[in-house]
Amino acid sequence: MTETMPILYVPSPILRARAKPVGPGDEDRVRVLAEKMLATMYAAPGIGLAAPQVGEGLRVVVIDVGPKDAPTPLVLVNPEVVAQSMELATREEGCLSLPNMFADVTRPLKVKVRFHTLDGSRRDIEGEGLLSACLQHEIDHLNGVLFVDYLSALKRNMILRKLAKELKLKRE
Ligand code: GNR
Ligand code: NI
Repeated sequence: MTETMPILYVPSPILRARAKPVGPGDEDRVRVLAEKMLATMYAAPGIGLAAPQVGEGLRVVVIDVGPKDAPTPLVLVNPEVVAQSMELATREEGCLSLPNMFADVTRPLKVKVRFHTLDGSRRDIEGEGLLSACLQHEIDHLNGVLFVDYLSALKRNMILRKLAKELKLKRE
């Protein structure tokens, strides 16, 4: 089994930085990284993980919104939203970098995401529902954006204060 990586929590500055595009020559490093990210995501468990969450400032995302008994891992290199619906949808989100914190987030219902595979070919994926929310959530991570940024300042600060308190308790 592949080793997992430690997940960074808010307020790590890496989570607020803009990740760098994967370039030519990064292939080997990204292949290894993606495998470790998938192992980390499944172990957490989560349905998505972005490289900055494991301390790598690269535009790499892994996702699996499939059922547990039929894993469908997806690795997205340099993903970008190229189209989105006007229609919005609200669903409860969580984040491995804000453990045990959940809130309703409103986003475009459907998105089309363009990305490169590990082999360097270009693909489009269209998502709705959970896949759409997850794609948007992970691409946000590459831009230093967290789901709490969509909440009112009141709700955001409540979550951030509660998290700080719980992570501090855990340390002691
Ligand atoms: O595991 C996760 N669940 C989730 C639920 C709703 C919307 C987005 C997500 S992503 C999250 C894992 C994570 O933090 N990815 O960055
Ligand atoms: Ni997240």
